[in-house]
Amino acid sequence: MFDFGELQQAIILGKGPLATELTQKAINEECVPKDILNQGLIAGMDVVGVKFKNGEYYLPQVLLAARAMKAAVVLLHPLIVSAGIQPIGTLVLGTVKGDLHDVGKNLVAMLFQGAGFNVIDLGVDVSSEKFVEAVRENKPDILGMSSLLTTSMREMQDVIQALQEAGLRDKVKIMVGGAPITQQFADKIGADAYALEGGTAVEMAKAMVN
Ligand code: B1M
Repeated sequence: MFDFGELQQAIILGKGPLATELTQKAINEECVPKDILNQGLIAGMDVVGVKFKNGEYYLPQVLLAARAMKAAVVLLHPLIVSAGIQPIGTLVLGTVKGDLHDVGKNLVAMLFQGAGFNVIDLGVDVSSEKFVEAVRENKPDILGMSSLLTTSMREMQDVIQALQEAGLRDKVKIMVGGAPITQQFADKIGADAYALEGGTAVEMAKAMVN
């Protein structure tokens, strides 16, 4: 049976080649991609977060872990994203201004693609102007914003305000997520939905487009 603890360790130690090798092994052993993500990669990254918070890890170690995770996720991508499906909706997605974290945002994008959404990923450090422009141009069903920093999460409110000023707020549903975001915060800024993790985000989005 595949040892998810070993994969977690590869992420925790930032060993990219080992993380990809073990991910491939898990795929070969027919583990469910969602389990590889949740029980291996994300569980490892959670430990990295705790170590960083406790001062046991510094930025270079966190960066190595993030790189290892990204490399491993590449292998899961084709398994999660099914090809040739008619889009069930469009999602414009980005990490808000001032925030460069994209591991979670990329996972969310991948899960939405896998569920049959057309995903327009604006990347990281996305300004409210850019979000507004993307909504105007692409007319998405959902605008998704991700934030990992308490200092950048307030940007979400600015984006909603900018959409209001552009007369676009009622044309799109807004979903927010990321580690510091809560349902209470989402309600406060007037977002339509908050999801703790990618899987829930997809389920909520499907209900929204139906
Ligand atoms: Co940063 N960082 N970091 N970091 N980093 C955190 C977020 C932190 C909590 C670490 C800590 O102190 N424990 C802390 C924030 C504290 C705070 O604001 N309260 C922190 C800090 C302080 C910083 C810097 C300021 C450090 C510094 O420079 N002194 C700096 C900021 C840079 C910037 O953005 N301007 C910084 C930098 C970095 C790296 C570049 C080294 C690297 C990012 C690499 C990258 O993303 N390309 C990094 C990393 C890796 C982390 C931690 C360790 C891991 C984040 C991650 O990838 N998690 C993180 C600690 C932690 O979160 N445990 C930390 C795995 C990922 C799968 O989870 O992103 O939460 P997550 O996404 C989940 C859900 O949140 C949700 O679904 C995803 C999948 O299930 N979700 C959504 C996310 N977006 C969603 C959107 C949705 C719905 C759900 O709808 C649209």
